[in-house]
Amino acid sequence: MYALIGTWRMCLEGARKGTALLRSAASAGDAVEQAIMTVEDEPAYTSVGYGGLPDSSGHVLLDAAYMDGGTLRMGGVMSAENIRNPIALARKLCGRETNCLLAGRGAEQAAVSFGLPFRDMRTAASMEKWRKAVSERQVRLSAYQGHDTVCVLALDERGGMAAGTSTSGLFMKDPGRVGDSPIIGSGFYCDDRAGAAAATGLGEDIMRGCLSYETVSLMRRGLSPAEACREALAALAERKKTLGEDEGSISLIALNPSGEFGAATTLPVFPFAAGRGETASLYAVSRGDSRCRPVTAEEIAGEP
Ligand code: SD4
Repeated sequence: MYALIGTWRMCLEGARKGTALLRSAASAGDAVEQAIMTVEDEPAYTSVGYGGLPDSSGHVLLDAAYMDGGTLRMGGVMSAENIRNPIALARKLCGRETNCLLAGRGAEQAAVSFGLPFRDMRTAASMEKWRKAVSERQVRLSAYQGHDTVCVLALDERGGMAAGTSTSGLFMKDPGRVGDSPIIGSGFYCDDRAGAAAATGLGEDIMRGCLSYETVSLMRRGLSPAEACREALAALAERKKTLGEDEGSISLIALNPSGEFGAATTLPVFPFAAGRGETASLYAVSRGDSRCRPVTAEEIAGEP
């Protein structure tokens, strides 16, 4: 049984490419990398890779990570500029014993040493948005305004699992700000004996609950992917409530070694692409209802 799940409607095309690879007996890692690269290369998606929205100083600083569920090794890139496919670099760094998580110039130098392509990640559209935000002194930082992380989890026919993330982070973030996406246990986690999970939403909140590790731990204890996502979200929401804070903007996806997938969200609707033994199609869950329902692209037209 192969299976793949990826966050947001924007992941559909990549998820389909990833599941096609899995169908032809490729590894979970190849499927994850291909699915995420497809989103990174598409300038219409302004929260990931090429065309991603800049930080407050006008630089597009990218975060990405990759984890192999067989070895528990991970690789990650943070605050890196002009690397065309940060997920490809993260995967290469995953093969190392040390120096696996690289920031800024170090990540860029590693990309050079691996011979990975560079690209000016700014587009006319993204810089226009930045100029407008600067002129309007727009400093509100909020996830889910087109600043969404692509997270992909895959299971291959041999039982191998992998997880990956890629994002340009929050629009108008402070230079050097890093969210959950390249942080193991928070933005992603993968153990092919228990399952894989990943998060999208406000990284500052997701990291407070180490939500991806928590979700995988719950699956290890026997919960289904949907139950594990729901429990992990609810536990953080409960704890935040004791501090007088609301639940925030967070969505989780999960996949177990049997190929069952699930998700949970604090949003009115959270779309994602997934497929189990077949090509990927669109699903959604809603706040308080983590039952996956199939949706059409038209139904979720306003969503990322
Ligand atoms: C971050 N988690 O940098 C990312 C952004 C995101 O929906 O996923 N937004 O905090």
